[in-house]
Amino acid sequence: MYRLFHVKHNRKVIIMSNNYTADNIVVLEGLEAVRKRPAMYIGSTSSRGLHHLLTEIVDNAVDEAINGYADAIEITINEDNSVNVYDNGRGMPVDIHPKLKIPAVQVIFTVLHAGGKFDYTNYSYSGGLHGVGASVVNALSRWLEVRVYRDGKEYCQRYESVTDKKGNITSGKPVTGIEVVGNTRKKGTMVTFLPDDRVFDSVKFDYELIAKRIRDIAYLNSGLMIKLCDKRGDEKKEEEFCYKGGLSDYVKYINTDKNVLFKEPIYISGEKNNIKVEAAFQYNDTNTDLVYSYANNINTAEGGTHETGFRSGLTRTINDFAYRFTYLKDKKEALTGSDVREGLTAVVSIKMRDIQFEGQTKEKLNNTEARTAVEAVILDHFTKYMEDPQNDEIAKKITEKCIKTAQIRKAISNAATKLREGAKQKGIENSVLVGKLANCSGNNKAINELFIVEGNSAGGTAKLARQREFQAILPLRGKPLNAEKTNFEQVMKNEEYKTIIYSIGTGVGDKFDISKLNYDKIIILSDADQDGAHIRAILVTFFYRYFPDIIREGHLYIGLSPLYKITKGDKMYYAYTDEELKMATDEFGKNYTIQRYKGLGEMNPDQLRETTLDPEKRRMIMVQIGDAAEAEEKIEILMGDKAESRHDYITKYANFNKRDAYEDMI
Ligand code: 28F
Repeated sequence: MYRLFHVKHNRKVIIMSNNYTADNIVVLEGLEAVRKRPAMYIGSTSSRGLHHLLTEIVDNAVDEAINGYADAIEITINEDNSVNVYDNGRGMPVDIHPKLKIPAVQVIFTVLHAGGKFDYTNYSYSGGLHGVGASVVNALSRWLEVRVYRDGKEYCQRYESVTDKKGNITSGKPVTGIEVVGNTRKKGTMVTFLPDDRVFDSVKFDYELIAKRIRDIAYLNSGLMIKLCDKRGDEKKEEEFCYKGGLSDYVKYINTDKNVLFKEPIYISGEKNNIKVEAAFQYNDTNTDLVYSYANNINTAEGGTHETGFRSGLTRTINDFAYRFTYLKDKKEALTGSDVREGLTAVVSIKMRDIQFEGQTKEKLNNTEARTAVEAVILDHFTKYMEDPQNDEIAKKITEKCIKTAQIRKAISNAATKLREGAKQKGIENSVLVGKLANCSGNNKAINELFIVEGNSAGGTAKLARQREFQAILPLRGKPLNAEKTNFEQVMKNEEYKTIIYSIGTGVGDKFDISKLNYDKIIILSDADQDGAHIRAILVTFFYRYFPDIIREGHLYIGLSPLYKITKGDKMYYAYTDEELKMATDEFGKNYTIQRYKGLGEMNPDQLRETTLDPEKRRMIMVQIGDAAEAEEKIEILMGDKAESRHDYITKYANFNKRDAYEDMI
């Protein structure tokens, strides 16, 4: 016997069974709560929130695939900006819910589930739980239509968020019953919805953003075919994502045009304590490691226990192997985690029940059982791989690479110690440093800025133009040395770099301590010509190789100086790009003069301050390591000799002043 208590403001509490244990109570809420505070359910009503609606529905389709019932998903962005998602799975249940007396599909779309899928769930793995459920999508849509293809019939139900006479909006209200609209041999579920422009700042879907997420999902579920079509405007587009090679293909994609240590990524797949573990990894010749991790297809950008397990499994396997085959002799030579991860590209994906997230963006996995499971699977399978005679050559390459990395690490740390010892003895602060660095007088690290300026003349002008309270100037003589780690001895001997290392104050190598950073911003100033861009690239590479955290924490900037000065009468405008020049000359009409700045040195102190140093007026690009793979490619642009692509790249980003415009910068 069940009793249904009607409590105020349309919350229904159903006692699911006679013994009233709390966990049997499914709290069912109406959708009003969602429209009142959308950000509580989807994070924000910006573009990210809008796309969250789509990923929620896609995740439900992917859940059907993970559980083995669907192998194809189609996503279409329609002309009217509505979007539909179809999966060829079993089709949502349409039978009347035993307790709520309404069709199951209507429950799914009109009742806010307290804890994701409920009662007769047969879901063993579900990313959807991470999300907020399909009902939130319905609540935040102008309308939503679901079609179910099952048992030879096509069912359809439509919901609308309607405004009544008094102007109140009823969210996601069924405007039809669940109707049989035809016979079909098709199977699966099709959901179409139009996000509500009364909720979202913009309802325009971003094709590239969706494509990136879809590509990830296809890599994570090998063999799953996902089709994405854009029917809007003139740029009609259609792409199919299907990767038989799953995670291995993903690693290959990340390592596109990289020098890799061995061709085929190592692929591991196993299960432990009901946790499915999959990983693929490969080494390239860069200094960074890139580990992407996922839990039930959700990108755990902040890592978590599964990633920790992967790292320890990897480190233990390589150390055990190195000792067992006497590459290493005594214990103190043990390889560190960072020794075995240099140049590593890896994708780790686990699937398990009731995943828990933490971290401010809820993108960190904290199930402890995931750490032990991943570590065990990696240790077991990777050891077998390394000891398999047919992989002898690769096992040797990996081990030797990690040992060499350890040797470089030790050498850098010795060189850094010598540098510091040497400094104390020779009082280097008084000679090289002072000669070059015009430090700022204030010592507030939170606002102090260090300008690394190309060329002595510009350096001189900058010293006059700066606000000495918080702006330090370090002039650089000509092109600095190429900063690849392999010639770190030269780097550590190079006066220019030594001065930079002292000026920033963090130390280098395993002595690096970001809390000792003397400046909040390190701003690279070089001419907007070939050489300038090349010097910029070399310096960015130097920081990327030796001080990646300075970049990661957002302290490194590229300062931009104007390319032209346009004057007409007493009016004057600085153009930082050719487009701005055109805008200005259109604006001025005629009788204007244009001065082309070849380099920083041509400006007088006032002009340099006004256009390039003054925090109120200057323009800068924050250097960020977004996707390290892209970063590598972008360094290639900055470092490479394809000058025009370098120039285009830099000017393309020249006029961003807002922080969020720095997306996908290196
Ligand atoms: C376009 C989005 O949402 N596909 C889905 C299914 C299949 C079942 C199901 C979904 C009630 C509440 C458990 C069918 N037959 N694509 C989708 N396909 N939901 S959502 O069941 C939902 C149950 O949670 C399904 C037998 N069991 C489950």
